[in-house]
Amino acid sequence: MKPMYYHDIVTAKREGRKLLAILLDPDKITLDDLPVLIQKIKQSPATHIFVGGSIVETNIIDTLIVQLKKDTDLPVVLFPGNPSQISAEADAILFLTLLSGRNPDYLIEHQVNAVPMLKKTNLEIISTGYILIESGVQTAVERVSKTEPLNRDNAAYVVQTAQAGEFIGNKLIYLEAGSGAKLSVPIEMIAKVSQNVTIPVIVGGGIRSKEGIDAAYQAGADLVVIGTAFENDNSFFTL
Ligand code: 1GP
Repeated sequence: MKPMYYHDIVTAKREGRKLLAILLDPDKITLDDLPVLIQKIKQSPATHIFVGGSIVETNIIDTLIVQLKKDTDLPVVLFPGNPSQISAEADAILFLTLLSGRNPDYLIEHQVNAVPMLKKTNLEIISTGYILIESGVQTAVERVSKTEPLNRDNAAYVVQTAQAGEFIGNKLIYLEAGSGAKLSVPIEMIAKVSQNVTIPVIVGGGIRSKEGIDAAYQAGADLVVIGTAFENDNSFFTL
């Protein structure tokens, strides 16, 4: 299959078109809420829908994605906390490596275990170097992955980590403060990373305002992810 979803992200980066993903955590929504949620997504500037969470306990993922695909034209990209969150109904998957951590489960074990499931799907697989940055509170990613985030005051090391990801062959770098983070990824860190890798940079975690989104774009983020702000107020983009 032609890798079109990644191609679209690279093209947007080349053309300076900024991208926005709304992150839906299947554990935090019910199918009854979906019609309103979809309406709000359609009124927003979102270019992508990401689906996933650190722990997904419900099994509505397939139904949720089928509905999203039916009612919107946006690509649905899986952003899985572990292989149980793979759904063949989505368009693509961020195939994540937790570059900031030193837990082999999140460096290779889950990825190996995911292969038999992925082989049964037509998902476009997008290799993504995922870098967790210290954000003021312990986030779900830290708890679940049992890893430490990188120091928010050491941009040089974060750049080095992102470059290692690019050299390994990651197609995207995801700078993550963690869902509901108190502090989002520092603006200077976004700038330094995006100046020093050639692949697109995703930024998410703790961004709660339109100014925050713009600041991340200006620093060089190619795609910003909004989860909690939209979850708490689905008029976030329309107000
Ligand atoms: C989490 O980056 C995403 O993985 C989004 O974070 O929920 O804080 O917007 P928020």
